[in-house]
Amino acid sequence: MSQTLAIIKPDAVGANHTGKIIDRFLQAGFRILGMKMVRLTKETAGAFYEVHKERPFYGELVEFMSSDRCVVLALGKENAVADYRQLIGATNPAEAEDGTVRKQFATSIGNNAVHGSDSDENAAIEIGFFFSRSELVQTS
Ligand code: 3AN
Repeated sequence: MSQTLAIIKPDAVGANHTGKIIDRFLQAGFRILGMKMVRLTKETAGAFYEVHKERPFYGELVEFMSSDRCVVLALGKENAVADYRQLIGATNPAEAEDGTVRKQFATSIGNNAVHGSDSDENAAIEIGFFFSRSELVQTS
């Protein structure tokens, strides 16, 4: 089983979509290995999105991610990264396929409801950013 980090972002948490989105993860066969609600500081959001520091939307992204609560999940499944990205759909909801989480819940490219890791390597880094070992269900 491989792993991915999921974040239900402030727009979706604020709109009370948390339960519906978690249900989408479970129905798609993901197992919850860790889960917490956090209110990110600007510093923490900035550190998490450090790779995007030079992008024009970085400031807006950090403001948004620290604007309200996020629900952060470590998810497990075979082929977790690719399957999760297929489930959530394109970054821009206007390009997201029907039936994807972003098509249903995202309102713009910035307020796009959920985050997902883009590789196994980044999944391990991102899960480590939010969870200590004792906060994760052991799978082996
Ligand atoms: P994804 O979340 O689909 O992996 P990334 O890693 O390219 O997408 O972008 C990280 C986050 O930055 C996105 N989830 C989105 O919230 C934000 N973002 C990406 N592109 C833009 C943009 N052009 N304008 C505003 N926000 C953006």
